[in-house]
Amino acid sequence: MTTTTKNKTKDVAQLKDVAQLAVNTIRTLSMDGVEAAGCGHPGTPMALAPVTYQLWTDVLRYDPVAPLWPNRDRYVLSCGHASMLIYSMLHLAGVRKTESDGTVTNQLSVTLDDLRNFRQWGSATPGHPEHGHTTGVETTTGPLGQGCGNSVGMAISSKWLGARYNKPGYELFDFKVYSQCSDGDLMEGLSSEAASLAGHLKLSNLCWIYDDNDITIEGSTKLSFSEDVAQRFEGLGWNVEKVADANDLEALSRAYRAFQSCDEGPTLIIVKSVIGFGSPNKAGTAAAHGAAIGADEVRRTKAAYGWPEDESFVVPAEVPEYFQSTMGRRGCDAREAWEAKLEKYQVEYPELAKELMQIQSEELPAGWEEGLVEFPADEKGMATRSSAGKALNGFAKHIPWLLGGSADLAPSTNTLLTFDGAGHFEAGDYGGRNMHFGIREHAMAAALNGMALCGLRPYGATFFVFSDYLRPSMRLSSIMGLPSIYVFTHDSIGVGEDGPTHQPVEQLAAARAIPGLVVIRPGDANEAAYAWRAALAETNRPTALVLTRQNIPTLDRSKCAAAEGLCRGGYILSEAEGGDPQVLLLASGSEVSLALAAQQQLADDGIRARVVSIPSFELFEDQTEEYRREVLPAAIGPRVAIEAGIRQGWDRYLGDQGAFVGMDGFGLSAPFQKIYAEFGFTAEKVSATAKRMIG
Ligand SMILES: Cc1ncc(C[n+]2csc(CCOP(=O)(O)OP(=O)(O)O)c2C)c(N)n1
Ligand SMILES: [Mg+2]
Repeated sequence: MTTTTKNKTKDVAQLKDVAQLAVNTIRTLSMDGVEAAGCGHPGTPMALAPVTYQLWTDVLRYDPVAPLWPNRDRYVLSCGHASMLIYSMLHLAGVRKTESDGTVTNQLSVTLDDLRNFRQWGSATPGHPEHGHTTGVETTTGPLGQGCGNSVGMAISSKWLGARYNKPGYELFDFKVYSQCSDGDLMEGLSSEAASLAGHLKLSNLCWIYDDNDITIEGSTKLSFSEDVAQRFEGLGWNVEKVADANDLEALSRAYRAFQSCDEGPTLIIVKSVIGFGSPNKAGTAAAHGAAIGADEVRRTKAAYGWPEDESFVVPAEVPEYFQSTMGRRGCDAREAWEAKLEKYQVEYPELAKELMQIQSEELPAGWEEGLVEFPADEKGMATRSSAGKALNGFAKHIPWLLGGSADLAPSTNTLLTFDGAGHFEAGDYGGRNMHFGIREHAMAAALNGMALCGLRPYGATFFVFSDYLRPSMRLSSIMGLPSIYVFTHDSIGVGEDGPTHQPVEQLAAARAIPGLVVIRPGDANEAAYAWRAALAETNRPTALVLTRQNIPTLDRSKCAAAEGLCRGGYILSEAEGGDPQVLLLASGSEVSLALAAQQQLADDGIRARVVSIPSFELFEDQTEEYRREVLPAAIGPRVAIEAGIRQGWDRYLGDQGAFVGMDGFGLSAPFQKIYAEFGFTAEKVSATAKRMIG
């Protein structure tokens, strides 16, 4: 044996030692965290420690001291219940905490104390990983399947950013996206939708690492999961790799390399693991899934790892050092080279470089508001889906990174970008801005979140009634404070002939029930234009635009207040003439013109009514109390709200003397004029109700 070979053998042996040390550190930190909290999920981090260790030290391009570097690889823990895994990793890798403005601090994102305080008030280690709360957590996970869906949006972003901003010699965007997922993730419909989309789009920068441990909460996966996952993913156009033992670091390394060298499509790495690995009595059983394994079992397990049995939160100095000398060094080199490139790029492509800066700082290009389209008064009018579509196109010309699409409904939702150069986002041709999500509402919404997390301004459209299909992701947009934009058309019984399955009734109340989601139902074409403006101005809240299928009048703004009032959520659209109002008529969307007609009828009968357009409860609640009182004076008790949905939510504006003209059951199939009349959406009914309120 030559000296060189001898040395090499020694190096490998040392490497194996430090690897084992690191893997066991991840395992024991995770166990200790759960044990200290008295709750949590220890078994999966114990099993996946080597899988994640190998990924981070050997593969992931990530600089722990620059956790927001735009071209970093994204790591997503879709099985968020295994949160102690990511927290242990963030701690050991030395990922720095950032301020809310993005400034990197000298503090660790996750300190040893945070690990000790897993799941406790004020710690950086909540039960499930929360983006925005803990630096390094790229997306909020826990609801199974969501991380997988987000990862598709992130991979889309990498491809789109690369297509738009990369230039010869300037490979600015080529980041890869890794998502670890569990049986539950892959059983969920969402991940199937997302995988189908990713396969179709040939997102070769996307890698899911499936923890095939045969265990879920109820016990063996034999109870409910018998499909051939590999075959399924092959059918979806994925490259499938298999690792027979989660502890086999070399096999893992080979699988990661196989992913990196595959440019045909996304990769699924199926890793066989044993949940609760090392625990003499709980390994391989559901008992290791969701509860602390107990002090005695922890001791026995540590003994099995060759770890000090009575010590907890042990971090051997070699471990963070090793992360630093592998991932840290690699990430830092890559980031510095990237920054040097960006400096030259700024000189050569100043306009594009400026856009990148704006994307990073969540700004829109100067003058974007000039894209506001104005609509002339028109009694016949147009559907707000049409006016909003024109408004979207007006703004999109000014905002290159505003992109999106629909769940196969673009001709109905009017969300296609039709101007020159808008293009289509397709497999192999990733520069276009019109996305085609297919009939996959849930994956669409989860992808929007992934895109928003990468700085893009994404929108996704479908019929309002199908907002129910994507609601879990919309809720997460809000939890994460992402400005994802949802375009919902066909917003009421006004859908007409398609009948009750397609007529939203409770969806407005349900959307308004999501804290932080700005719901806007504009009352005419000009309000629709401002609705888009309001949505685009948001930086840390999602917006749902709720739009009609049917034509509604474009109001004559010389006779009523300016549509800009929409930005305040509620405004006096038309004041009572000849004295203080006796009654307030409140309405949103298609019912605003009905309120105006009722106001006229009441005036003919000598009754003074004020019409208040309330397109958005949330924007209205943002206003000062003084403003809100001005619009809805406490002294005016008689009020009628008109909305083609259920009453829930309106009571806050109606008070004791208020009445509601709306729906209290499902609609039916008929021409919309007939349905509106039959369900009482008539000026006669509104004015009669108002008279009753006045008494
Ligand atoms: C959408 C959703 N449904 C249910 C749950 C509750 N839950 C948490 S983990 C889990 C399944 C656990 O099995 P698996 O995904 O295989 O994870 P493992 O125990 O193997 O880590 C369930 C049902 C959830 N988090 N999200
Ligand atoms: Mg499992």
